[in-house]
Amino acid sequence: MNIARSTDAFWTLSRSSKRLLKSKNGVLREFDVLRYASSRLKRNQINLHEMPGLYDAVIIGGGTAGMNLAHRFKSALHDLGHAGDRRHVALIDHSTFHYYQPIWTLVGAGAKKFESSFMNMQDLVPTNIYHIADRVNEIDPANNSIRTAKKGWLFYKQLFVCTGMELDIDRIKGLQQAFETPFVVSNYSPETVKKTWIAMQDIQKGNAIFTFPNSPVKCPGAPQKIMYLADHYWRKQKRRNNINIQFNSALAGIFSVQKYAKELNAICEKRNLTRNFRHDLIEIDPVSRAATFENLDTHEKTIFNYDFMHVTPPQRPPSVLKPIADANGFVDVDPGTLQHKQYKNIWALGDCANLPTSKTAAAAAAQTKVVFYNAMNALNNFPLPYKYDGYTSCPLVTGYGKCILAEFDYKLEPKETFPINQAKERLSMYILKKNLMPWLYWFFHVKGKWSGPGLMRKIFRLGFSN
Ligand code: UQ1
Repeated sequence: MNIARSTDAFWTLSRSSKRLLKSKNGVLREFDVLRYASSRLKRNQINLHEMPGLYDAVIIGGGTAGMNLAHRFKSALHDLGHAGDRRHVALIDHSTFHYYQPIWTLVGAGAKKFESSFMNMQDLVPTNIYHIADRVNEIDPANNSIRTAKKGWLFYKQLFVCTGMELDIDRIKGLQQAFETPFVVSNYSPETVKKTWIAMQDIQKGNAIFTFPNSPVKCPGAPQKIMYLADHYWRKQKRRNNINIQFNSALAGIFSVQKYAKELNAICEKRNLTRNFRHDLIEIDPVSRAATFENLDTHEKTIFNYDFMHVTPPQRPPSVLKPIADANGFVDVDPGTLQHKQYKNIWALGDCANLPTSKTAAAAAAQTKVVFYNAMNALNNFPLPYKYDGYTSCPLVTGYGKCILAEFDYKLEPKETFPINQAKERLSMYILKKNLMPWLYWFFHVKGKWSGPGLMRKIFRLGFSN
C-alpha cells in the first residue's frame, strides 16, 4: 500500500541542515496523518489506485517561489543520498511552461525575445521531486490532505502553498473581446504580451491609455514601466507629439514609497504623461474603442477613446485556497515567519500569501529562504530562526537604458543594495534588469541558490545592515 511507504525523510533532512540544532527526539506528525488516511480508506473514500500516497512535503505551484523551494529540497535530499528518490517531496503544477514573468515588460517593449522568458516545467523540476502535473481541486487542512483532479487524494506532513494569482479578465466587461483586437494589449499573459510590441509600432497618432486595476497585482510597477518605454519609443520615432498618453490607475498615487514616488512624478511631469488616479477600468467597447472608467471616490463614469491600450487585468488568488485563506482569499500566514496562523504545518509564499508587501520575484526569493529553514525547524519543535521583513524590489524601467531600482520593506522604507542613490535613473540598473537578472534567475534563483541580495547589501555597507 502506498501510504505505508512513509519515511522519516524530513527528520533526516533537517539533520542534514547545518543551520539546525541537533535533537535526539524529533517527533513527527506522521502518525496522525497515517491514522487519518487509513480511516478514510476504511470508509472507502479513497480509491487505492488513485492514491499517490503520503509525502513529507508537498509544494503547490512550480512558479518563481515553488521552483526555488523544490531545488532547496532537492539539495537536502541529495546530501542524504536520496539522489533519485522521488518519494519524499512532491510538486503539483499542471502548467506546461515555467515563465520568467519579470522580463515581460521588456518583451512587450521589443527589447527582449519572448522565447527567452520560459522553459518546460518538466525540465526544471528536480529528478528527486515527484512532479504531479495536475490541478488541485480541494485542500483539507484539518486532515492534511489535498485532492487533485486526476489522481485523487494525497497526504502531506508539511504543505507549501505558492500558487500565485490568477488574472480575472471577466471582471472587466468586454476585455476578453478587446484582447482579440490589435489595439488592446497586456504584458500580463504569454498570449497578450506578444501583441504589445506590434501595437506599439503600429500606432501613429491618437490616445494611448495605460491602466492599473482595483485589485492587488503582481509587480505593481509593471503597469507604468511599459508606459515609460512606449513614451521613449514614440519620441524616438518622432510620433510623440501626435500621441496623448494617460495613466489611469485605481490607486491614489504613483508609488507606495515616497522616495521613488517623487522621482516618478517628476518624470511624468517632464514627459507630459497624464495621471488620473482612483480611475478604475470597468468596461471596454472594442468596436467603438471606448473605455469606461469609474472614479472610485465619486463613482462618476468617464469614457475615453483609445487607439492603443495596455490593460493590467484585475488579479485574484485561486478560489481553491479558501479553506486556508483570509477574508480577501490570500493564504493567512504570519507576516514574519510565513507559517499559517492556524495550521502550523502549512506555509505560504509568493503572490498567494497575504503579506502586506509588493508581490515580486525578489520578494518570493527572500521568502523562500525564510520558509525553508523555518519549516525544517518547526518540524522538530525548534524555534523558527528567520523573520521576513517584507523585502521586495522593483526595477522601475523608465526608458530604454534607464531604470530606478526600488527596494523596500514592510515599513515602506527604502532598503537599497548598492551604495548609490537608487532613486536616480541609471543605465547600470537597466543592465542589471535586462541582462544580469535573467541570468541570475535561470542559473541561481530557480535552482534554489538565490535568496535576494541581502549578503551583497551587507558587504556594500561593511556589515552595518540587517
Ligand atoms: C531580485 O532578487 C529578483 O529576484 C529574482 C528580481 O527579480 C527578477 C529583481 O528584479 C531584483 C532587482 C532582485 C534584487 C537583486 C539585486 C541584485 C538588487
